Amino acid sequence: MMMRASLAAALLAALLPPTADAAATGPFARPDTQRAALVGVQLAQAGGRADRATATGAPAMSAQGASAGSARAGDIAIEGAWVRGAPPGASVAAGYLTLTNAGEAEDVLGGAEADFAGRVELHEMTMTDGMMRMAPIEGGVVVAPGATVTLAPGGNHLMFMALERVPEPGEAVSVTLRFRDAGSVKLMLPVSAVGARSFPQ
Ligand SMILES: [Cu+2]
Repeated sequence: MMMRASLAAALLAALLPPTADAAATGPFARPDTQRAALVGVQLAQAGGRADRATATGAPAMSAQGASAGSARAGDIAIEGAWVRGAPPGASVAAGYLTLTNAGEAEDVLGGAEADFAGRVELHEMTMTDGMMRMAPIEGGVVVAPGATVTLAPGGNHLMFMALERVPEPGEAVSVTLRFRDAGSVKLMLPVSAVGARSFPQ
């Protein structure tokens, strides 16, 4: 653990520009410092949790591939994951991501957990009586071999419910995704501005 932590610290020092220390602890000012700070979050997690090394450690070890919102679970690549900032007092928040299946068998995103939410559901938007409503996706999100599936504003999404804490714009929150075959993977999702339609904005 000590060795991993110091390795992570060394990598962090190598990756971050000299000014990033201040940016990592204060409000994010620029996209590049935000990215650097998020890399720091991932490295800290890789160093502190050896059992999650495959979730966040591998991408974090490569400066090129290091970014919050990305992870890999078996043949499934998770990219561009983010949580939409919600107003203070909100009871729900939405999350979005892109899944790509590089394998030769179908897999299914069956669920998720987050420590800031009492529960997480997978939702789809349906048109009922001329009204857009959201409902749980029966059977989870299927990712066919070679397919890319995107959960995006206006469509399918992760629904963080019974919020114990409202995700704040500029922070990154830890979310665990559960795949039927690839298993569980934990990753950090950056939080956008309240009501954002995309991330980064
Ligand atoms: Cu929903």
